[in-house]
Amino acid sequence: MGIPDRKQSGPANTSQQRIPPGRKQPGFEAARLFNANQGDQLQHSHLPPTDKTLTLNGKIVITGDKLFATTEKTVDFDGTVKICKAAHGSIASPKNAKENAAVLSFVKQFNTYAYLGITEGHIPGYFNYLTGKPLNFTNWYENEPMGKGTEKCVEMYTDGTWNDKVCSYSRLTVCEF
Ligand SMILES: [Ca+2]
Repeated sequence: MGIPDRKQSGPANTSQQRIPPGRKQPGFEAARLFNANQGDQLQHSHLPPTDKTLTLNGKIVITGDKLFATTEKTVDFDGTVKICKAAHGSIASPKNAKENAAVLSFVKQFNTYAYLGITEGHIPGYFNYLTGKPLNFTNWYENEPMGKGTEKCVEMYTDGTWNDKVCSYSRLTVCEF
């Protein structure tokens, strides 16, 4: 259940970086990279209205104008950033409750925390998106962040709340496109 038979379409891992010519839409490329077995289904679907969330086999969630996908694998923060960039996306950075819920669906499914695209700025206790822009949505766990300059990254707990954390743990890779 949940894990498709990969023998027919090859491994759906991140080493599969080839993007077929003619596939311009990042979401579709992401679908192919992250979930080869679902790619063909996505080709024939359309992005839903902004108030809808579409979930395909639990590994791709489209909400609003973003597509979230997981590799189903864990890696540290820097590794997550690299993997998501290589797939023409970026590490998941939920900017509202629905996007947070989309990331949470993976965290729950794999029962594994995920790093978010949020890091501590120069001032301890103040966190920004990787672009350097300040957060416009937060979902901190009670009393977090409390690393005070020692926990530069942010992970999502299995209840969807956030915790500042050192960046070297293995966490579920979740990207957005
Ligand atoms: Ca913390």
